[in-house]
Amino acid sequence: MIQPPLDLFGPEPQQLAPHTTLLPGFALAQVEPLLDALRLVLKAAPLRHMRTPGGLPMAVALSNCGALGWVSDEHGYRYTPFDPQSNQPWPPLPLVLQALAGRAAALAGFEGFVPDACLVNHYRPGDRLSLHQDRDERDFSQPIVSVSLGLPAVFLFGGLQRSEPARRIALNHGDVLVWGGEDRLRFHGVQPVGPGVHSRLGERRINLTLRKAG
Ligand code: MD6
Ligand code: FE
Repeated sequence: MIQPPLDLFGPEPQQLAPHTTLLPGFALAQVEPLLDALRLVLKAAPLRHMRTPGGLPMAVALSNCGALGWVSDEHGYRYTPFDPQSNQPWPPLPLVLQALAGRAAALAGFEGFVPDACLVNHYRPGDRLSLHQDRDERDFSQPIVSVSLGLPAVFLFGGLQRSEPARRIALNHGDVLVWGGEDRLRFHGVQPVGPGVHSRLGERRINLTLRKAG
């Protein structure tokens, strides 16, 4: 009898744009070690609602690990080697996360990606992230690797101008998105997370973005 192919490795990578690859479920096999590592990170550097330079608290709660962490306050946005809340270095980037990001980047055509910063974004149902570009990193030739956990979200994947229409991309638990090259400065955001309870993470979505910031 002919058997259908065994889909051990999940769905195929999807090329969303010339230098943007969605790897559905790529992080699934590592979720438990990843969450163990994340627990330690957030113990050392708790999630907090940073303020925009205009003084408004962001809906998304944020923390960092790695040599550099992204912060926002009345002075603006920047990467810093110290957590301003504790005056301590950010917790180290967990090896499981660095290795996952390196493998995902290589699959997407970016060999030798070594991140030095990882932003942790924490969403509750209703939280959104407005359209933005990631341009605080030094070298735009380096990609960004994004890992989604918990509740699903609709990612808005726009163009190089804010006014360009954005595509809606579903990001589910375990999905990894890699983008760089000419797509690196695309505007993007996250629609309000819908209500729901994820079987592993409950009423939350966590997104990890790994970057080479310095
Ligand atoms: C999020 N992600 O998915 C927010 N930025 O919650 C981002 O802002 C992002 O996924 C740069 C590259 C990939 C991303
Ligand atoms: Fe971003």
